[in-house]
Amino acid sequence: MARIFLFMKIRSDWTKEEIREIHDSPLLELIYRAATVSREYHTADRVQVCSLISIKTGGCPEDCKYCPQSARYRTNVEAAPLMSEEEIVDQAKAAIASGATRVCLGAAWRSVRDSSQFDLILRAVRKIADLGVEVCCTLGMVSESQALRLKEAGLTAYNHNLDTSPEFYPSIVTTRRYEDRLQTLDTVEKAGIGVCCGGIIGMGESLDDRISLLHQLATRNPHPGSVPINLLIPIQGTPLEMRKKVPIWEMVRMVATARITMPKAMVRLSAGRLGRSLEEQALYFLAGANSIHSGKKLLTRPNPDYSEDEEMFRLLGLRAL
Ligand code: SAM
Ligand code: DTB
Ligand code: SF4
Repeated sequence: MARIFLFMKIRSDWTKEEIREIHDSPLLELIYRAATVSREYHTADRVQVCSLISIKTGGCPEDCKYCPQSARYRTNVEAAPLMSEEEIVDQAKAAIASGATRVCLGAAWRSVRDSSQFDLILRAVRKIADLGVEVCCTLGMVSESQALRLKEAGLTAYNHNLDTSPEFYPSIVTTRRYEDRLQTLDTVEKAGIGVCCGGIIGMGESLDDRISLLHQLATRNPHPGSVPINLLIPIQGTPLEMRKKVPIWEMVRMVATARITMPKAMVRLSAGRLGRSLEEQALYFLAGANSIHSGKKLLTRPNPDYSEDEEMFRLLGLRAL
């Protein structure tokens, strides 16, 4: 069966049944197949190191049930206004000095507004891009003209996650629609900016929901250039605070299926790596993950620091991209 996939061409016509068949295939066969695709389309020992900077934290009007930054839940996040341009660029420089080659700026906004704040972000994006690294932003919904301005400032990619299936989405977010998310993705793509889009597992979704999310992503033409896969970090005070830890094998299946269905995408391990063993993370890399968020903080939550990840790379024979 693996051979069918060895020289597989890039497809955007996947059916849910095909994706489900891959996802549910015997585990070691699945990992082998994903590892084969990694070796065809990527340099298998190279892992991209990305850094996150929360440039505006908390106080968000949206009701995403997983999020510590929603103003609707009482979480232990301290809201902070937009950082100064200098602070953003300084933090980016520090991340680059620690080995990051992609810097992602995140703001707890529902959408971007044309304002001096947006102008400040555009200036910061340009300065970070001039340092020779990839720059990504995740600022909520954007209009066509805003996307074009981000492109012009040198933005590499825009992160906007679908998070889960269209079916399960209304149980997780009610303040915007799945179609709004898709619309923003189209807007970003049309402006010539790379699309970074993935989701979260462990929110109480069914396997069908995970397949449906992968189906949404893998039937986009072109596929997203990067696909972050987040393990839910249950946040005290949010409606999902009691969710159980996702078993390792479920994450392996998710990563491997993303790798096989979207061969060229960077499949990124995002939230939820902290506390996962090196053995476990080694399997994620074997199953096709080729990017991580590194650094002691994600947006608001702790994460493995660069030095820990460097040690992991050394142990596993991986190299930073
Ligand atoms: N406000 C913007 C938006 O929602 O598009 C950008 C920032 S938002 C925090 C970026 C992504 O972080 C979300 O789409 C979600 O996938 C992820 N995220 C937030 N809280 C999380 C949590 N507790 N566990 C895992 N992932 C989380
Ligand atoms: C993504 O998919 N995950 C990152 C990034 N894109 C913006 C964010 C993870 C946030 C985890 C929770 C926190 O730190 O607040
Ligand atoms: Fe706001 Fe983004 Fe968090 Fe939703 S995920 S509450 S939009 S910061």
